[in-house]
Amino acid sequence: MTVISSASLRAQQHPMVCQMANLIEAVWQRDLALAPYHLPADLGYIEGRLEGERLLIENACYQTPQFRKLHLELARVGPTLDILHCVMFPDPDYGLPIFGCDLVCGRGQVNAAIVDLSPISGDRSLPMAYQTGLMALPAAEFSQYREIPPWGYIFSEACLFVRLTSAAEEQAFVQRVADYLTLHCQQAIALAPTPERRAEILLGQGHYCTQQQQNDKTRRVLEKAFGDAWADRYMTTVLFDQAPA
Ligand code: BLA
Repeated sequence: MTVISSASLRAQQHPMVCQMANLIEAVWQRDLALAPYHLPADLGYIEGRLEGERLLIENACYQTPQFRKLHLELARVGPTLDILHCVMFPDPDYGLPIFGCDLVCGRGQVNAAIVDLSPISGDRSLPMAYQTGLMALPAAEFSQYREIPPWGYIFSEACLFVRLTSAAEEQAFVQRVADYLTLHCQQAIALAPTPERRAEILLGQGHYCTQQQQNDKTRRVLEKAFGDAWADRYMTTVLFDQAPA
């Protein structure tokens, strides 16, 4: 079944945002059995303008047996700031890490490019199969690594957070995301559910969400366009919502 929408915003965005959005959806469609996931009706396509510049948000959401929610969000702030946000929330019956990716592009430059497979286990380590799979990936070099803020201790050793300074680095980052995504989808479809671990998994996922909600840079962009209360609702119910117990 094809459930991919013909998104319109990405065609006007930074080429890397468009390329990354197409890549993520292509891997999802190739490797997973996608079904629609319904966001609250007023939160699919959103337009805001309060004190600052116009903010446009376009959301695409799916679910599969292994994933409670696959979320791809594209946003444009004013005429020049383009954002891609993607999180794959595993079903709490599956002890999978959380794939997350964020791209922040301004004036032709990708200032922030981050991708991670974040562990949810108590000891903050990735499953052995992930560690082995990551080690087998071709190395990628970047010239400007960025510092992860304190709330980001939830990220793994495999977390890549860089500023991209050339077309070659942009393609190297896209390749890295493709590699992480492919590894993750292959692991997910091969994994047996562990309902006995559900409470522990829910706790780990909840902790990831609580930490991500501390990202003031994301929050400020949303607050400027939609106000404080709306931004808080959006961060806790759409971007980083906790699975129902
Ligand atoms: C940084 N995220 C940012 C920045 C902006 C946003 C404006 C600052 C860019 C910079 O420092 O150069 C904005 N990101 C958004 C908005 C949305 C968004 C508005 O997703 C959604 C509407 N963020 C995530 C995910 C990860 C993530 C899934 O959403 C990681 C897996 C990380 N974003 C992340 C980190 C920073 C960031 C670590 C840097 C924060 C800092 O330096 O303080």
